Amino acid sequence: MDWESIDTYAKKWVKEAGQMIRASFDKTLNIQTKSDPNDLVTNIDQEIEQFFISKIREIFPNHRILGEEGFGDELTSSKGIVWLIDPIDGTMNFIHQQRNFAISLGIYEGGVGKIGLVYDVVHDELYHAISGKGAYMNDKQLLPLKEVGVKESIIALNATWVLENERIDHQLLIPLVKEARGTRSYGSAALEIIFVATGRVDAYISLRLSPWDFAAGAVILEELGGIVTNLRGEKLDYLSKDSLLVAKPGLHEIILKEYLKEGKW
Ligand code: 2AM
Ligand code: CA
Repeated sequence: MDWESIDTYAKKWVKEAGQMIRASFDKTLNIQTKSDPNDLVTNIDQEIEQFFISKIREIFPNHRILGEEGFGDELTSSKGIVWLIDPIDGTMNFIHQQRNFAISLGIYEGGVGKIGLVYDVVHDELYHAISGKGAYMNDKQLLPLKEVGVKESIIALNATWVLENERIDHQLLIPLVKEARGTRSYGSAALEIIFVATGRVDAYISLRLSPWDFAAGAVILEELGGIVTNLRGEKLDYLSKDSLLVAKPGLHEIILKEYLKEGKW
């Protein structure tokens, strides 16, 4: 498979989509809710997903597509080449802030990550990796990650998971929050994984994500030695929703063994 050629198309389309999103800032958004009043989607999320799908279908008709807004295929297996697309990861930020969101595009073969693209549209920063060939921000190569302990770490997580919630005994995460140097929450899983890849934070924890949220970031992070699993320490299957623990090497094992071992997820 000529991954370089697929990567060239994917990057071109991501840049074009970014331009379309920037142009939308001056227009009125059509905002609707999905599963609950805070689960938002706009006409731009839908238009961008449809843009990618029409391009992929034209050039790579045998590839399959899993997109957040549901215009792609219904996948029951990870056979063949699959594009996992989140046209806007961080839709609430897109609507409220016009920043802190990204396009997330992962390309997998047989369930194995081959290409990851996360485009911070507002900063014009394209994070990208082809598996085995290094990870980059625009033309700048990213450096392998170094080990770090909990006391020197910044952990990205949403405050929801330290309040009573239906997914996790919230008491479990309190010691981690207390012992870490600091916590942050950015509201875009793809960017939060990228922040681990660039060392801006040291770990990211979420209890509920979809494959299109983490597929692209995982390829980039693993290229730098970062570890990507669910909160039970298992590999992700890229077809199902799951919890997520991404972290620098060393820190991942410490969080899993010392802080999450009592967990029921
Ligand atoms: P989204 O903006 O594409 O919906 C916010 O903490 C992060 O979690 C974002 O990456 C957001 O992606 C994702 N997210 C929000 N609600 C979600 C849900 N119901 N299922 C899966 N992921 C969700
Ligand atoms: Ca989205």
